[in-house]
Amino acid sequence: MSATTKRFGVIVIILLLVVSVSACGGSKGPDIKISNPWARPSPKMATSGAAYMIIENKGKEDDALIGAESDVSNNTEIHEMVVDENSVMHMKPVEGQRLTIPARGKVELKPGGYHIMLINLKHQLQEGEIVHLTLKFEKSGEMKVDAPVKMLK
Ligand SMILES: [Cu+2]
Repeated sequence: MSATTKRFGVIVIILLLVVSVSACGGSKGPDIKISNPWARPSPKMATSGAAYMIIENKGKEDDALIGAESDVSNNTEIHEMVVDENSVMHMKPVEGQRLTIPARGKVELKPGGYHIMLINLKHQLQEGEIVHLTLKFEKSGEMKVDAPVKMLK
């Protein structure tokens, strides 16, 4: 084998290594995983409901939840709970409808905290049904989640 062929061979091997490493993926960008989605049953006359879940980012880059849609409500907003100057808890839309999901971190949407507000319900949410949600992330795009309606344990 000539020196040139040998060098060519080495270059090919290096190229193959580079390609296979980048094909493994997961080394760049956010990596969003959603777990334990659920929605609360809505009281009879209620016009809105709420959905919860854990959003985890296993990637090396931040992402952000920037919106949501559901099949049971005409409108959907990202809400948070805040305590005002009179120590009264209120909920309000998250600033700019942008909830950061930090790299290698997680954000839990739960009663008393962040939640997906289902505004102008098309029908009463009853235990056993499934709310179909589409979550929109800044970098990861749209993700579909099925949230069963159940009571908080
Ligand atoms: Cu709310």
